[in-house]
Amino acid sequence: MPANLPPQYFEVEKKYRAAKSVSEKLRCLEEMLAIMPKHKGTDKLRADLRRRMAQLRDLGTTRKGPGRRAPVYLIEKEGSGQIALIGPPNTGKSSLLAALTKASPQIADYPYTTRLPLAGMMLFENVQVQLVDTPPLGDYLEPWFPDLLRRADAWALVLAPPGDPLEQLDTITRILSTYRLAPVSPQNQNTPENLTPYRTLVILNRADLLPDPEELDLYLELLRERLPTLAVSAEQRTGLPELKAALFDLLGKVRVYTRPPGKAADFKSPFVIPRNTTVAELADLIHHDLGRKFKFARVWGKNTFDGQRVQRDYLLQEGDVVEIHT
Ligand SMILES: Nc1nc2c(ncn2[C@@H]2O[C@H](COP(=O)(O)OP(=O)(O)OP(=O)(O)O)[C@@H](O)[C@H]2O)c(=O)[nH]1
Ligand SMILES: [Mg+2]
Repeated sequence: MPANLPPQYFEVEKKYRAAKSVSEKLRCLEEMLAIMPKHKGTDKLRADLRRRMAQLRDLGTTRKGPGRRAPVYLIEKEGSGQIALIGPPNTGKSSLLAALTKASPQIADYPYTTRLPLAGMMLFENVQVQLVDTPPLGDYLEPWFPDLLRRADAWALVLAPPGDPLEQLDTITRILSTYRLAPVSPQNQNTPENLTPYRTLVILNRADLLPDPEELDLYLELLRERLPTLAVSAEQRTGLPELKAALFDLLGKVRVYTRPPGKAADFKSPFVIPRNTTVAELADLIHHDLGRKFKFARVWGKNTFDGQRVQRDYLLQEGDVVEIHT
């Protein structure tokens, strides 16, 4: 099927080729994706643009070596994924970073306390997830801020009383849309027209200020019609274990463990891989040679019986133990 691309597409593509920075290239790709008509003929092209965007986002945001010190607002990815803590002023983004990681951000009872992003590593069981605290999202954003949003793997949107969390969600969604970005549920396959979707978890913080369980439930119900939502209190440290699990889950990744034939698996160091990775892709990730020589694998997991023999297209599940045979 022909793609039938409109002429503006080729103009933006030219800009894309000429672009000198990662963020400029990302912006162009977003524009190309927005312009491209959605039909069977463009399926491949759209997938290709998305892949290029993912690759650009993964590029190290800093360059190593003397004289190339990166500005503080460029945060290099570490761990199994990067989640940006975003939201209106004073909702407890920094308090959450402090509660979930070893970082010590500035926390204060007045708005606009945070001026620059700050990263911390959250340990969830045996994996590290990078959280990035950010300044409040308002109508004016410093130029680096949208870039930071675009490079994150997912967003955690922190809302909190005494303001109305639903109004806060509307305001933030509107601000993001001016940058052609949209928070979406990871389960939701329909991406909003002309917007780049980012998997988002809503954190309803300061749940301790909603002592009436009916009021809290009502907010949760209404928020959950839009995005997956968890209620927590950073101050009282309630809901944090569930939050950690949900944040890891938000990345859309699973943990698998390898064991050399006849030996025990090492449960301390999982391979963290995207959902729907095949066992042959895992072998290839470990080593190209292993991928090439792959014959079959044995899997111990939820969806297999112990030591079940699987072929190269077997889709790995969370918690699988894998023994690769060549
Ligand atoms: N009652 C209550 N207060 C909280 C909770 N979490 C944070 N706070 C308070 O809320 C205020 C703002 O917290 P911060 O963590 O600085 O909020 P922020 O979203 O980072 O604020 P900005 O950086 O200005 O956008 C502080 O006074 C915190 O002590 C909570 O769970 N319950
Ligand atoms: Mg802050």
